Amino acid sequence: MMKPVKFATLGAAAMVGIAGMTLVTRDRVADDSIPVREAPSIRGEEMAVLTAAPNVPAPIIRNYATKVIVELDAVEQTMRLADGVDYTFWTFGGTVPGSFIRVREGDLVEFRMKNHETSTVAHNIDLHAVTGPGGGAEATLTAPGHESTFSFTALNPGLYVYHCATAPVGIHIANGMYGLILVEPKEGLPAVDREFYVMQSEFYTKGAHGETGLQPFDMAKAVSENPDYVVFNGSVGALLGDNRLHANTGETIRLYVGNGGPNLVSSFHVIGEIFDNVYGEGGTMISQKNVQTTLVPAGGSAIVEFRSEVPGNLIMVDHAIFRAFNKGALGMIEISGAENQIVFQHREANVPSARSAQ
Ligand SMILES: [Cu+2]
Repeated sequence: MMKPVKFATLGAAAMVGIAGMTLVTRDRVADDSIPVREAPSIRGEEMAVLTAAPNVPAPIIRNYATKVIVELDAVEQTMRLADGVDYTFWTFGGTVPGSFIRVREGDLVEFRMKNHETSTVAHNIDLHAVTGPGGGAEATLTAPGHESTFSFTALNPGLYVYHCATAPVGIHIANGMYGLILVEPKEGLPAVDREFYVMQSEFYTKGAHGETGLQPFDMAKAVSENPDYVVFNGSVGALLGDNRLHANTGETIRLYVGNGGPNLVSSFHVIGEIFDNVYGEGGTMISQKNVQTTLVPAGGSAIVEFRSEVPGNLIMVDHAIFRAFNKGALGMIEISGAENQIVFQHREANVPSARSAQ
C-alpha cells in the first residue's frame, strides 16, 4: 500500500515543481479529479418517451431531476434482414436497435422489463449508464411471460449502450438485443436542428450474404468474427431509399452513433462531410473537431455533429469499406437546399482530355 502513496506524492510535487505556471497546473489537477456524485432530490415522475431508430426523443427541458419510468419489452420476432432474407431477431421493444431512451443526469430511473410471453428464452438488460452490479443484468433476468423492475440513479451523463447480458451473452447480442440510452448532462446539450439514432451491428447467418429465406444464427462465424452482414439500424437498407434521412442546407445535425457489435469496431465515416464536433466514445466533452472518421467501439458510442453546407446525398459507412459495399453498412442523409457554388461546384465530368501527355 505504501508504494503507490509515495509515488502519488512525488508526482504531485514534480508537477508543481515543473511549473512557474502553477495556476494552470493546479486548475488542471482540480478539473481532472474524480468527482463525488450524489443523487439529487427527485421531483415528480414521468413515463419515458421511447423512440425507434432513426428517431430520437425530444431534448429534455426540465431543469430538475425526476423519477422516469421506462417500460421496455424483450420480444423475439422474425423480420427482414435484407431483401429476401429473414432473421428471427431478439429485440428490445420490437426493433433493432432497441428503443432510444433519453433521461437527464441525476434522474431516478425505474426500469421495468417484461419478457414477452412468446419468447423462447429468458432475457435481461445491462445498461452501461447504470452504476451498480451488472448494469442491472442480475436484477432483470426474466423468464418468458414475466417481468422485472429495478431502479438506478443516472449519475454519469453520456451516451451509453444497453444490451442483453443473459448467457450465452454473445448470442443474445448477435441476435439484436442492444440499443442506446442518452443521459443528458444537467446543463443540456447545445441545440441542433436534427438528431438521429444510428446503430451499427453485425449478423452471422448460416447462409452466405444474400442467401434468401429464414437464416439461422451461425455460431462458428460469430466466434471467428466473420459476419455475413454489417448494417446500420438492424437491416440492409434501413437508412437507404425511402428510409434515408433528410435535412436541409444550413442545418446542424447530430448523430447518436452506437455500435452493438457483437465483435467489430466501427470506423464511422460520412462521405461528403466532415464532423465539426466529435464527442469521443460517447462522453460529454467535445474531444476533437474536424474529424473524417471516428472509431466506435463494440459496446460503445460516439456523438458526431456537423452543419450541412451543400445539397446532395451524404453516405454513412463503416470505412472498413468492404463492410459498406459488400455487407450492408451503408446509409444516406439527403441534404436539400440551394447550391453553394463556392463550397462545391460541379464542373466538367469525364470529358475527353485535351491535356497533352506528360
Ligand atoms: Cu436476451
